[in-house]
Amino acid sequence: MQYETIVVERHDQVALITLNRPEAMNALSAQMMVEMHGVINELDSDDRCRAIVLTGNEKAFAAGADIKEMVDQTYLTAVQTEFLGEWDCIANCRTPIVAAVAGYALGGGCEIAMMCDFILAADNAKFGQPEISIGTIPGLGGTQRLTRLVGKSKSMEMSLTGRMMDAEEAERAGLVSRIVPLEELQSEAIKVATKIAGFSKPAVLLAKECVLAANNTTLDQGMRTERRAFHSLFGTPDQKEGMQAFIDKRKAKFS
Ligand code: DAK
Repeated sequence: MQYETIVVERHDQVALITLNRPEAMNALSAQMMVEMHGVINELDSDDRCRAIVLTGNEKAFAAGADIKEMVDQTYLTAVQTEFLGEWDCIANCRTPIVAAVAGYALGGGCEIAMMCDFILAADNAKFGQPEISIGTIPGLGGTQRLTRLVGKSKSMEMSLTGRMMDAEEAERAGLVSRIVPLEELQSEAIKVATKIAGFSKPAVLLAKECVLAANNTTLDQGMRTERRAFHSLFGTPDQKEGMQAFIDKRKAKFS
């Protein structure tokens, strides 16, 4: 399929999605949302795709929702159309998604990075929720996911002042998993995604589901979810193969 606002490439079992509106700092337009929704759903149901990398360019992962498209939005149309709600496709995707962030990840850009399973940041990455400076507030989870990731104090400061965090602060705060040099960001993200793609698919899906459950359940419920998922993996050929391969001192061949 042809896309105008994103580029989709396959690297074996990894799909690389590049946001592609460089003239607008990769601002998240309605067309981009529709294209992303289509491609994420397609990749999520494609058994040959085992992991996804979402990235932008060196200057911007994405500088937020497209302000020029949003300026005339009304309350009525926003409610009736569930405005920008289709971006939730990223959070709802079962296939692991790694965000590879260089440059600005602001507003909706920061929010879609946080919807991914983890964030690899280039050393020039900058994260922020600057919506307050244009008379609004985060609308894709910025007040919720950011608070869970970095705590109330930092999240509140970012939402109330629009201050940006650089990559080092974001790593210290737990927003990003690690920082890599800008020139290595894409290759490192593909390498990590390829590693995930090589593991047992049911184990990967359940590991992801259990980690996500940690944000939505009590510790007791989360522990039960994890225990049952762990037990269920004894029903897979991949568990037998993985453990036997360890004992035989060879590399596992997952089915
Ligand atoms: N939208 C549209 N165009 C943008 C843009 C954006 N978010 N960000 C940058 N651009 C455009 C600029 O207008 C400029 O276009 P031209 O003037 O050349 O035509 C071009 O990209 C280059 O930008 P600059 O000239 O400004 O470049 P600088 O290097 O000087 O500055 C910057 C880069 C990223 C610091 C700056 O562009 C900036 O501050 N951008 C806006 C950042 C921002 O405020 N982001 C938050 C947007 S609000 C919701 C869900 C989500 C949301 C809301 C509701 N619901 C589910 C209800 C999300 C809201 C947002 O994200």
